Amino acid sequence: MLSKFLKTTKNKLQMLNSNNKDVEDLRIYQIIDANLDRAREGLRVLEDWARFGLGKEKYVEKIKNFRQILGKNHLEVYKQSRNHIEDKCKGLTHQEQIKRKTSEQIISSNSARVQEALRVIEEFSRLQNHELSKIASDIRYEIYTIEIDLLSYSQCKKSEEILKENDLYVITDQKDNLLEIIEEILIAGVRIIQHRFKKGTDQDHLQEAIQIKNLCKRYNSLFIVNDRVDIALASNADGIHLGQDDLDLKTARNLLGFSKIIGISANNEIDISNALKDGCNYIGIGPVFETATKKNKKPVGIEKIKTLTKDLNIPWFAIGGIKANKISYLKTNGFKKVALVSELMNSEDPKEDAIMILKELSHEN
Ligand code: TZP
Ligand code: MG
Repeated sequence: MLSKFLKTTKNKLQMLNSNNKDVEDLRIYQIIDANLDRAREGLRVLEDWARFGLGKEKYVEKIKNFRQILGKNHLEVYKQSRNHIEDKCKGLTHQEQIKRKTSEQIISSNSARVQEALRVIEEFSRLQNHELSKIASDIRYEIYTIEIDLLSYSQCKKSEEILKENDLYVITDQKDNLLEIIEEILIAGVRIIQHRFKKGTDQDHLQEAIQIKNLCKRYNSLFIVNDRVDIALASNADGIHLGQDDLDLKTARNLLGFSKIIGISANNEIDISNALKDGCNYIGIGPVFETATKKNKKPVGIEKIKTLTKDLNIPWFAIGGIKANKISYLKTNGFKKVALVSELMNSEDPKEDAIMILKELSHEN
């Protein structure tokens, strides 16, 4: 009876009160215990996003390993210290925790949770458990990088979803009323715009790019820059489109990082297989037909494109000479996605035409 009584939290604390050093150790153990739990929970959230949200095995393995290391170092003394001192703050929730919604916010807040918890462990275990302190510090630094990587991949994933879900890709031409045309097209429901700017100064190029980017943002649409990685970076575009004579994909990826999508123009087996190997996010294939927009390019033709795209499992857009009245024919040949320049840039009513083309593309065939 008496021994049972002595085991109660209060009495343990009374016993320990006789020795201030023990009480302090107990408090420190409790802090370490709570923060090991926090860090491991946060890591589990990041791990599950890397696994189910992004399918990034490399990150799953890395994060799992951190969880296991922390698990091994979650000593019994830390666990035993739990409950010995009443935690008056249990269950307190901050407003920000309730507001969280997007996957990016979840990644950021959980990365911060892990970083903060590890910092606390690092500080409080420095004297009694130097090894754990060092482990906490090492993992904390790695999490700073992992957070950025997971956020980048998440942004790219979002753009890839837009590419997958949308069948009409509109490329701009140089027009006095370009912004009005683009807005009409966006209102019609087009969600992918590429800025193609061949004549003019870099300053004009960038200025127009920023204006289109802002429009696209308003309509939750992808903004892709043609040819120029520098303009893509400076206008904070969602991605870049590169031809075979532009900067190579690997260099562009190094400059842009993993948050941006990279599209490649390719019209033969070798270029397509290289683009896939180097991790492009979509391919533009053409010209399907003759086109005044690229006069010197020989059409690839429908049959050849069918062969080239037979096993392609990333989004691809047929381009070149495509008009509204050719879409149903293209669809019967299995072409689901198209990219257009002149058909909408030279249209009398870009909004109505875009609506009509979107409807054509969405018809089951
Ligand atoms: N790449 C291959 S064909 C082409 C490009 C940029 C031009 C397509 O323009 P249009 O006016 O849609 O034929
Ligand atoms: Mg180009």
